[in-house]
Amino acid sequence: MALSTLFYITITVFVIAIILNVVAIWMASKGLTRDDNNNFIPDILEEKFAELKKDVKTVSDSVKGVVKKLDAKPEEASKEDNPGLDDA
Ligand SMILES: [Ca+2]
Repeated sequence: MALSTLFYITITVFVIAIILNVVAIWMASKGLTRDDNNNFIPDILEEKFAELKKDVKTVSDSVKGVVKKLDAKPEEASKEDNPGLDDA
């Protein structure tokens, strides 16, 4: 998978997450969702966002690994499989 594709997927995930957050915060402020700690962020969204952050970090670490390989040996790295990216 090309790095630019990963970049666009990451940006898209963040944009969707931001939109969901804005909608969820609005719903929390209207009292439509559970918000036990009263920070206007629905508790279910706080949990989901923590999971998403973990996933993004996994992808980000994979990309960093590939970039490091490309910096070290451009010809070899481009021929290698990058198993870290398939896991993401
Ligand atoms: Ca909350």
